[in-house]
Amino acid sequence: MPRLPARPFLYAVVDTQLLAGRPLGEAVRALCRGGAGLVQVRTKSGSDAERVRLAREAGSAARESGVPMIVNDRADVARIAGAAGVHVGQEDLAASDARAIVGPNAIVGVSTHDLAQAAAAAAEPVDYVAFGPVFATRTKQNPDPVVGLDGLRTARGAVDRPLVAIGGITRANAAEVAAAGADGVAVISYLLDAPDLEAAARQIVAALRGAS
Ligand code: 3NM
Repeated sequence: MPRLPARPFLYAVVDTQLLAGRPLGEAVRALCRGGAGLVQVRTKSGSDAERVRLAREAGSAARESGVPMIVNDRADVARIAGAAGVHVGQEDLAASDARAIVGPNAIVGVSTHDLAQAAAAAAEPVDYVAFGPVFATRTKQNPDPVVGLDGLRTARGAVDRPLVAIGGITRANAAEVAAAGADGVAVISYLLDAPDLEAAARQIVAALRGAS
């Protein structure tokens, strides 16, 4: 049964549009070598069959390292690909319905962008609540307003589940994000913009350890 890693953990979100020619499986392996405790495959385009193929590729790479691999948005794809779990947004299936598809032992996470959403998500059958964007991000189209470190601290007080911070997280700010109460940091561009994915992951993990 997949479990969340011990806090503070790096949640590497692999946006398949940002791979810049790198094979997905190799990218996932490098991030796991660098210390990612959780990996997500984020696919915002392509056919359903392609999503399943990518989820299988990412999942088998992550499994080699014993790291749970989560599928973004789609509980059906997560289940078909045998993923460790699914991450749903506010526009996707409700967490309880996603849970019905992936089963009681899978990891279910949900994106939230304000205090009301975070508190509501924490009352659902979820394994973690993601909250953001903590800082400005250029990775997400039409991002919600920045919540900031103060918003994150407030959410920490309202959410009695593992809390994952997302949005604009880098080596430079990961420690203060963990200190503000995040159990994990979800990171896209700091990792995928780097020429060496393993080194970039290691930098974030080191910053997080410094904070704990
Ligand atoms: N979700 P980066 S912010 C996918 O606020 C995503 O829920 C967000 O990418 C949210 O690490 C975001 O490059 C983008 O800023 C995170």
